[in-house]
Amino acid sequence: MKRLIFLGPPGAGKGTQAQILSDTYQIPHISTGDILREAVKEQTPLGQKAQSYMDQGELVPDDLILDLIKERLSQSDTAQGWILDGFPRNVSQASFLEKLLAELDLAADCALNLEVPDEVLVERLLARKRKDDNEETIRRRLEIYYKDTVPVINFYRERNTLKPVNGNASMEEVTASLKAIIEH
Ligand code: B4P
Repeated sequence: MKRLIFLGPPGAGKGTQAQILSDTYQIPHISTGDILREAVKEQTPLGQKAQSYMDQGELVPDDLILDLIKERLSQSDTAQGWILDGFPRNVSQASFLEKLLAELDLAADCALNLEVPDEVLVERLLARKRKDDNEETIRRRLEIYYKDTVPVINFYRERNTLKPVNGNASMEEVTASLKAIIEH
């Protein structure tokens, strides 16, 4: 049973590594970014509400995210565990998750925090060329990361579940570091 939370700034490689480990451990990769992008593509009511926030690099409001996570974590494929990628993004999401898991009599194993310097992040994101990867939006996403998401790191540090990982290395090296922690 593996219940893993991936933290890290935009472009740290959360999505990349979460997908690799999801394949390795055969547990679902739950990315709020992917869920939102799919909703925008399909122009569902969620997607229509989320689009402008995402295009500007802002966080999508919690009321759009929390029910979505609750519903996703209650699906049957989560029985053997999961990897949460991009959630929680702020302390209110982290508290919500903690309560939700407590109701289910569960807890996350650890919060893996991928650390990468800002200048490397900007370089990676500009190279990726996703719709929200222009210089202005990237700057805004980093500001929001420092303001809203860095406190989540402290949230898990206080609970002794934070595991820092150097994300400024090759993809294979990062995967190896993550596996060493998870399988410890
Ligand atoms: P996300 O989809 O979560 O995207 P991200 O933080 O930009 O990317 P990630 O860290 O996953 O980087 P990746 O592996 O792709 O969020 C997008 C938006 O959705 C947010 O701005 C927000 O608006 C909204 N949102 C999502 N969740 C939300 C929530 N919970 N609440 C509110 N709003 C929410 O890697 C990036 C690039 O680096 C890739 O091109 C990759 O190939 C490359 N790369 C990865 N690892 C590398 C390595 N080791 N070396 C070199 N390159 C590497």
